[in-house]
Amino acid sequence: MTIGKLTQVSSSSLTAAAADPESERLIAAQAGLAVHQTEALNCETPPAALGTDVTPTAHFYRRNHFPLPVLDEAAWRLDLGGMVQQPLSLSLDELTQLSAETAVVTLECAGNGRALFRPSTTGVQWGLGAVSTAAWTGPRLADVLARAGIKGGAREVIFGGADHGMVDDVPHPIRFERSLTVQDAVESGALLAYAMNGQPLPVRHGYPLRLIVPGWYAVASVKWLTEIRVVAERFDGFFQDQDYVYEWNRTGDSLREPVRLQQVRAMITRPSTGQELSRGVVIVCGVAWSGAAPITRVEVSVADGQWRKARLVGTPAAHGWQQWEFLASGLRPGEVRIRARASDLAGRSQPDLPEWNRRGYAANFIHEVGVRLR
Ligand SMILES: Nc1nc2c(c(=O)[nH]1)N[C@H]1C(S)=C(S)[C@@H](COP(=O)(O)O)O[C@H]1N2
Ligand SMILES: [Mo]
Repeated sequence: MTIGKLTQVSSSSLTAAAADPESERLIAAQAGLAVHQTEALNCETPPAALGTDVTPTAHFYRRNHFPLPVLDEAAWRLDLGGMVQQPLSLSLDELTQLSAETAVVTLECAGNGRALFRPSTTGVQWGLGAVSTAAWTGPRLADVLARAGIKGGAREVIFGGADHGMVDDVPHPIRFERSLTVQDAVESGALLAYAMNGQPLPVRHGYPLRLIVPGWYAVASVKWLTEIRVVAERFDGFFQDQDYVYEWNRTGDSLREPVRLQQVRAMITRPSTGQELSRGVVIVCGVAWSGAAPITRVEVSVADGQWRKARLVGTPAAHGWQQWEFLASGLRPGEVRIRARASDLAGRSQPDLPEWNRRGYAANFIHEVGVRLR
């Protein structure tokens, strides 16, 4: 039911119990994650735990706006309606019988790195660990939409999650909802994922079903999906139109632009800041990703020296991050700064300073770590 601009929460069979925030905090802390919030579970992964092709599920960052809903699999259905020839209501069993695909996809929160912006911006003060990579399995969104048959004149596809709660300046609880244009829904390679790293999705990552939109900031990848609605109008829900919008200060004007593809970025996963190393040969490792195109180059600067090419290693996935490594030798003892930056095939590279925006999105600062050589 749409009331004004926002969809009100209905009392369906999905009325969800919340997962216990205190146990979620403990589980995250034991896995070595930094916990920012627990009521809405928000935890980030230390860069040192992010150096592999696929992130073990226990280490995958968690980002939520509301308490985690626990859905009853028996009552759960995915309803697909609106401007379609044939509305669908699918159980998890039915979804798992459709032909499925597994894709390694890097999810990054648009707020990753926000804590680095000066002046500071509001929102969860993420360091660099609101990013992780997993193998996601499920039918392709495009195939499921084709089954329902999108009617002519349709413009957007809205994805509704089962989680809900209060947000600033809205007098009633709202659900987590996001939309894609029909074209992006069909062409982005999005999956309706029921498995993560070969196991059923954990509750905290969207059990029983989530959307995965490769290359997009992860806000598009709606968890606890219960509803897909094809509509003729532009969707202006809270998380589409208020939140997750860049507000740039350009020539004095405030320019608004929705958050979409991940910006290019490299992260150093080894060594870590504060580490003490012997100065013989220093091995620098990391990952790099971009939502627009494959990574073509990663460069490293050690001890404020020239930028030099790192070696791209591992098995690159179309939408998973690229591992890289670099060997530095002949260094003098003392404090040493190591920096890394990436470029992609679309010609994008990392700016020295990303453009400040009011909500602190896409903070793709060049990552640096400081170590001590002896
Ligand atoms: N239903 C729902 N989906 C959601 C969110 C949410 O709060 N509710 N958060 C989004 C954001 S902002 C991010 S960064 C990712 C985080 O996914 P993860 O918790 O599996 O890492 O989920 C996205 N999907
Ligand atoms: Mo996010």
